[in-house]
Amino acid sequence: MVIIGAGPAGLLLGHLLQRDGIDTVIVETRSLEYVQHRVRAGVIEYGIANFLEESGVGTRMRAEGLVHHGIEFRLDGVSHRIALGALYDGRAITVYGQQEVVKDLIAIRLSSGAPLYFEATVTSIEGHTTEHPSVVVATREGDVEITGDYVVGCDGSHGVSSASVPAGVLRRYERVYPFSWLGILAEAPPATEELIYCRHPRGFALYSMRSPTLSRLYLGVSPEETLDQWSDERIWEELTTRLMTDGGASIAQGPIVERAITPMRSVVVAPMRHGRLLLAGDAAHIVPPTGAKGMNLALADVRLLAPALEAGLRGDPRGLDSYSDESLRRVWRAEEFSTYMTQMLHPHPSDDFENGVQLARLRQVVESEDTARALARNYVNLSSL
Ligand code: RFL
Ligand code: PHB
Repeated sequence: MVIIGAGPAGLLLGHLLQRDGIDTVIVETRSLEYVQHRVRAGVIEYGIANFLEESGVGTRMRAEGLVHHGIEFRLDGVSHRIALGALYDGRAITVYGQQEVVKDLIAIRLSSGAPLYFEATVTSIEGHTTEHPSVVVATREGDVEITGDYVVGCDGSHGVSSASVPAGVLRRYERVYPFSWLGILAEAPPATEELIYCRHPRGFALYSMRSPTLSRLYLGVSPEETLDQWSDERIWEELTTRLMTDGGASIAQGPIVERAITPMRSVVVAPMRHGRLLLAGDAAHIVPPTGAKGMNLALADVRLLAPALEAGLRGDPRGLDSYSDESLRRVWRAEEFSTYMTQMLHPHPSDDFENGVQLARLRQVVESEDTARALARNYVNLSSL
């Protein structure tokens, strides 16, 4: 079995299959160093955290992850706590960096001795509808061809898998949002114990964290903006203005150790299979990060795909036949929730009718327990509902 990509999806799939005695080769275009330090997601859903633990890769997440039973919505300088646990059977999210999940999975892979090649780029995929699909991998030593029973594209949003499928087979649904996120990682103790999603007339802001000494913060910015327009001073000033409460609570500042601007978009590729090429994770779908769903969806795909591939190898095709439809039901649900969160929290620069509707939505969340309960279920556990 050939797995393209050593992100959370590819690495977890490799681990589950290897554990069950199936040979896999994972091919990753980036270096080990790069993959382990790429700062991305931070929120792990309740059911996905349990699944990581059941899969034998959750020990450090359980020890070091921060368990949160609530989140805060900050609206016009006023804080409103959404008691996720109280609203949803005591369940919680775990705040644990994606790069930590990736480090844990790589450590297991390396100790198993199963093949994992870095700086090896899949440039083409052939024979999707044959019994033995193959990939061509560009390495420093030259091109190598690898053939397998299946090829699984876990190669993220800029990968080659979906593009390798003949025109007309896959449909691509896409929406681009009129904002980007400027994200920073700062060596500063989080000033708050829970995540804060903030809607301010100047734009969106999010306060998150990675550990008692590392804060992760985001600003909604216009898609035209570039990092060189954002000095450290301007970033902190803008975060402080947007996150300020009426009580004057401020945020702790510290050296910024990572920064990036990410455009926000939604993509769904359907179906998630063509013959013996299967797609999982960002290779098949992107959600805007406001719902914190991307990594969770990627891992939920793998939870479904691993047993389906194992059954497929034994001659039972049913799991693989239903994989795409079953995953896409969850994916569209996550697109809906992520769109809802995005549109509720990012003020529109000029459309005040839209802004009126957004505020009404947000007030409903903070004033109506039924609405808050629905949000809590989706936020905490959408991928396992
Ligand atoms: P990844 O992690 O992108 O991994 C794909 C891997 O494939 C490699 N690759 C190739 N390898 C070989 N040959 C080729 N031709 C290749 N082309 C690509 C790439 O180098 C890469 O290593 O995809 P995967 O595994 O599907 O995982 C998806 C997640 O990474 C993504 O959905 C999340 O990061 C999204 N996301 C969030 N998700 C959450 O669940 N909770 C969050 O709180 C959250 N916050 C976020 C986020 C994403 C963000 N950005 C930067 C887009 C916050 C941000 C700012
Ligand atoms: C993060 O901690 O990086 C994070 C948290 C919540 C989101 C997105 C990103 O919605």
